Order: sequence, then structure tokens, then C-alpha cells
Amino acid sequence: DTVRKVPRGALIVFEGGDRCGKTTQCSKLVERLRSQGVDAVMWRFPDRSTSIGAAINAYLAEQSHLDDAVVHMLFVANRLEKREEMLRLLAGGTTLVLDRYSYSGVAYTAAKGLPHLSIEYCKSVEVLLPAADLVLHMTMTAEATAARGGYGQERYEKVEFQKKAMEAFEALRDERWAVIDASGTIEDIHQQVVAVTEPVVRQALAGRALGRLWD
Ligand code: 2DT
Repeated sequence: DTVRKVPRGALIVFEGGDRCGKTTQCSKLVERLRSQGVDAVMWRFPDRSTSIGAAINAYLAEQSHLDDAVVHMLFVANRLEKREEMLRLLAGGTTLVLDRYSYSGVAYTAAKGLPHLSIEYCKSVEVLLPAADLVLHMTMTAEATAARGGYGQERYEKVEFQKKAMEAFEALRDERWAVIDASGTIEDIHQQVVAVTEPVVRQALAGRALGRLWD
């Protein structure tokens, strides 16, 4: 056809429960992509460095109380405040590797089980952002992650809640998701991540169109 394909960066997202190794894998992936000559950067959500992020941080640290619908919108706003920069980087050819994104937003709020904060509602309030080209869903039992260091320091780090969030992640899966067993060694997991990520990065560089969230 006559539509000109424009090369761009890929939007790669790591999702999963707390303490399953997402952050480690994000950095290793960025390092690997850079070593292959791919321009890549790592971000994390929530971005606690902004004023909205500071309010989220206080909530997660249980230093403040916020209404559940309000805190949901703070997480959404914390992504929207990065929207323009995200789109600019992707259009400029930079691959973004995200440690959590809107999928965590939906899964963690829906896991609260409140009728007015359903998966459908959570999706409906967040449609302005780009969809991930690939979601790497790191899976591990809630009991196994709970045994890891540092667990239990923040609001959502409770086994029962984590199980509900994991069920919500499963309900969100589609053809853009890859399930990664997070119980292996760092190096094994990294190899699996690289194998599924590289083709997606190539497709983005070849001009595959960026999707929109929840389309
Ligand atoms: P970490 O910074 O350790 O990943 O924990 N969360 C995250 C939400 O409830 N909604 C969101 O939109 C996002 C991005 C998941 C952050 C905690 O905040 C939860 C764990």
C-alpha cells in the first residue's frame, strides 16, 4: 500500500506481582538492547518523583489515607503527566522499557473488589495513552514472592491481595502478552525475555503502528 511506514521505538512493559524481579529484568533488558545498538531507556510507574507521585508514595507507604477511586485516578494522572514525553521518545525511535504501567493500574484497583471500581471502569478512564507492544507478565506464586526480602513494607504487599491482583492480570491478557515464569534464575528469565522482545522491537523499527490502550 501507499502508507509510509515510520520507524519508532517499542513500548515494552513488565507486569506482575510485587517482588517478582521486574526491576532487575527491566535493567538487564535495557542493557542488552543498548549493546545491540537499540536506543532504549527504562522508566517505572508510579513515577514517585513528581508531586502526584509523592502523593502516591505517601499512600503506598501508609502515611496517608485516600479514597480508592481518587488514588486510582492519581495513578492514571501520574501516567498522563508523562504521556507527551512517552510519545515523543517513541516517535524519535527510543524503545521504552517500563517497570509497570496501566495494566498494574487496572489489576491492583480491580483487586480491591469494589463494585464501582471494576476492570471495565478502570479501563474506561484511561484511553489516552499508547498500548504496550508487548507485556511481559512475570508470574510467581504470591507465597513465593512473600518469602523474598523487603516484602510487606507497602500497602499492597499482602498475600491475599496479591492473589487477587494476579487473577486480574490474567483477565487482562491478550495476544500482546507473553507469560514468563519468574521463579527461574535471573539469567534464564533474561534469555526468555530477550527471545520475545527482540522481534517486537524489530517490528516497531519497521514501522508497525502504535496501539491505543484498551482498543
Ligand atoms: P512498585 O513501585 O514497587 O512497583 O510498587 N500500582 C502501580 C497501582 O496500584 N496502580 C498503578 O497504576 C501502578 C503503576 C502496584 C508500586 C505499587 O503500586 C501499585 C504496586
